[in-house]
Amino acid sequence: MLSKRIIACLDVRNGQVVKGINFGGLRSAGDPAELARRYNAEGIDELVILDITATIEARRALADTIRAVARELFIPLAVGGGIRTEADAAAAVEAGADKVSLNTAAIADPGLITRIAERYGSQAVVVAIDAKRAAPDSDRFAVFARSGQADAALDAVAWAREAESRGAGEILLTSIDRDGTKAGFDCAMTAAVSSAVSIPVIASGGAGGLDHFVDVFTMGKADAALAASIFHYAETSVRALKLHLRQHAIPVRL
Ligand code: 0VR
Repeated sequence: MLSKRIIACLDVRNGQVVKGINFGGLRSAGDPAELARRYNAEGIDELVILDITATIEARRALADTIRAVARELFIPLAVGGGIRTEADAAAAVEAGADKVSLNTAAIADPGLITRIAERYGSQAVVVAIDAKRAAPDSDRFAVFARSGQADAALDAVAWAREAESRGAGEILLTSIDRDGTKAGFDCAMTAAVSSAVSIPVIASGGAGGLDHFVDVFTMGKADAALAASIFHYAETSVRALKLHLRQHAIPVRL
């Protein structure tokens, strides 16, 4: 079995890392390059920069942030947020991104997935899906665009299948319900999507403790797990997490 990847996410607004709950109430969580340096030293497998400012001015600031972070890393760096066109993807790659994450723009124009995959390869294209349950115990997972603000009228499982068919190399599946809550990943939603596609699924949203990662790799069938809050607030170290996963017979790179 392939090693499971532990991924840290830097949600960036105007060049600063921020963190909120359910995509709201954002507060500062530090400097991107400083956090990247720390996570790299601790043994994180990959890093994601998610630009949640998504304004025109932010586009230039984002390139500076990517360059500053890329200088600290020898691990894969994915960039998302505000990637609307091939030109935006090219600018992120030129600044040092190994992968680009498409969310709202891919929903609006699924052909963008294919065009960027043809230009950089599928391994460089992550389709980010932000979803929440139609009702608390519903097994229908509704896709939202524009940072969780716009109901895309799509089912997350069907949309993940379509993204794969159009050339996506990975799915980044974020539970809006769980984001920032530390209540654990939405394992049922992750398993539903992971069972429907053959490309890797990164689970995201809700990580609050070591066993949440055990759950999402076992019950959730995730290939990778992304977290922000618990790493930014240093509630657990990457190394302690990986040792815990290895003790539960989950393959990780230590
Ligand atoms: P934790 O639950 O803190 O580990 O968060 C993981 C993940 O949900 C976040 O890093 C990120 O995907 C949240 N995303 C967005 C956002 C946060 C604020 C505003 C917008 C967005 O558009 O994805």
